[in-house]
Amino acid sequence: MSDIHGCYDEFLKLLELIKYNPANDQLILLGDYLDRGPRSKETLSEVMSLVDEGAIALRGNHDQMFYDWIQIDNERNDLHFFRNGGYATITSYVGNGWFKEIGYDNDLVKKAKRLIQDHDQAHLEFIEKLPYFYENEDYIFVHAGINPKLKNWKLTDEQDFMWIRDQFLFNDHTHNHTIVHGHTPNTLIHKSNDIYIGNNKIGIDGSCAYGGQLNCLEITMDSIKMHHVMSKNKL
Ligand SMILES: [Mn+2]
Repeated sequence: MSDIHGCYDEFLKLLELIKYNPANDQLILLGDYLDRGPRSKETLSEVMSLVDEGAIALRGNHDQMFYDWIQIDNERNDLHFFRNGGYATITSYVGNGWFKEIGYDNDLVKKAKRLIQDHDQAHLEFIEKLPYFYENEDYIFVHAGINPKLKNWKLTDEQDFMWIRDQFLFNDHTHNHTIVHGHTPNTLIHKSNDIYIGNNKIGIDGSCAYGGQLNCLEITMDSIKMHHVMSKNKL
């Protein structure tokens, strides 16, 4: 699964739908747990519990943006985070009544940072340790993609693992692995929120936080199955 973006209810519903059982299944989450959707904090807490039970969670650009926003005081950066779905993340951590008026308030944003640092250090430490990719014999799992020009894809720039789009999406790669990724909404790849299966690439971002769907790609010994739940987020 990928790009949950605070869609906590859909996340739980999808885990139920696929009858996820940590004793038999390897759950792999491709990042972007936070921002845009209504329940970022609960989503990240759930991801942390799932990792304790054996799930693998990777690092997305939004997870990194939240982490950087907390660590670095920079007004331009703060405003950028706030506008790119961060508003929903901040209120999920400090409460819906935090911002009394609609709009950016530098002082309240800074205070929210300190509050989150004081109360949710475990979340920040969790994000700090998230890996950029996971590979097995047949697949590479990554948030955004790899640099397709490199012979050794593991040398892909850390920013590219989290952010790459066109260069990865519109160029074939030469590796034997199939690359499973999120990050770019599937509507931009094949005009549908359904899972996209391409040339050794599988895109699974169904734009749940934009009113689409949350996808799960299930890989078994001899087949691939697709599951999804529809978003509750009507925009
Ligand atoms: Mn992303």
